[in-house]
Amino acid sequence: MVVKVYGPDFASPKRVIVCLIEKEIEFETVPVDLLKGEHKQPEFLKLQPFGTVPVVQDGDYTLFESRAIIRYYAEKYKSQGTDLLGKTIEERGLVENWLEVEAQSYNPPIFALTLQILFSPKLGFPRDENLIEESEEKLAKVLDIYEERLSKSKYLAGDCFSLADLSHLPFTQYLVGPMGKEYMIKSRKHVSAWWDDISSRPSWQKVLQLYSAPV
Ligand SMILES: N[C@@H](CCC(=O)N[C@@H](CS)C(=O)NCC(=O)O)C(=O)O
Repeated sequence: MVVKVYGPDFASPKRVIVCLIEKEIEFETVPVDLLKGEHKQPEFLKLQPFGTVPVVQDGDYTLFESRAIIRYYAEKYKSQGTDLLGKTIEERGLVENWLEVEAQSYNPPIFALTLQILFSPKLGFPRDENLIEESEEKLAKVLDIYEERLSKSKYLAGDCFSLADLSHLPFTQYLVGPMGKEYMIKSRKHVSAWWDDISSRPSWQKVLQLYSAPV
């Protein structure tokens, strides 16, 4: 059964797609135009009652929440493609640790920056300069902690690339690209080397080549 991924042009679905590519899982994509409100239509809400992308359909099995989806596929196909969960339970614990850091500490400020800087013109609301400043400060503090962590290990959860690193790809790509804030990464030596490494993986390069960004 080919996995169907909804909303491939947006960042959170790209988190899922890069994982499927790393795991060598066949998939197809279904476009959902958020800028036209397609994610709030009754048909879509039957699949994802909160009206956000991604959703995946795998036969008659449906999942949403990008990090739940990547955990599911990394576990289900543990021995296929790249191992993204670690070899021991202790390694797995560290992957979960840093995956949660991404979700709870990294994502909120970078998501706010994305919405304010990239999407506000398209969605028709004014930029909140205070929120932008505050979010950049919060993100900088998180990146300082990453700098320290990455001075001790090559990847966030240890010596191997894992879901914890992968989960950072889509929104950090916005940060260094269209948001014009590459300096936040480049000014931190170890974060910069980590970003160059993870963003040059063939899986991520393929995502960028296949799916254009909506803004
Ligand atoms: N926690 C969710 C967040 C999903 C999310 O916010 N997706 C954005 C696109 S990147 C979206 O659908 N936004 C539309 C909206 O919130 O109305 C996940 O990781 O799947």
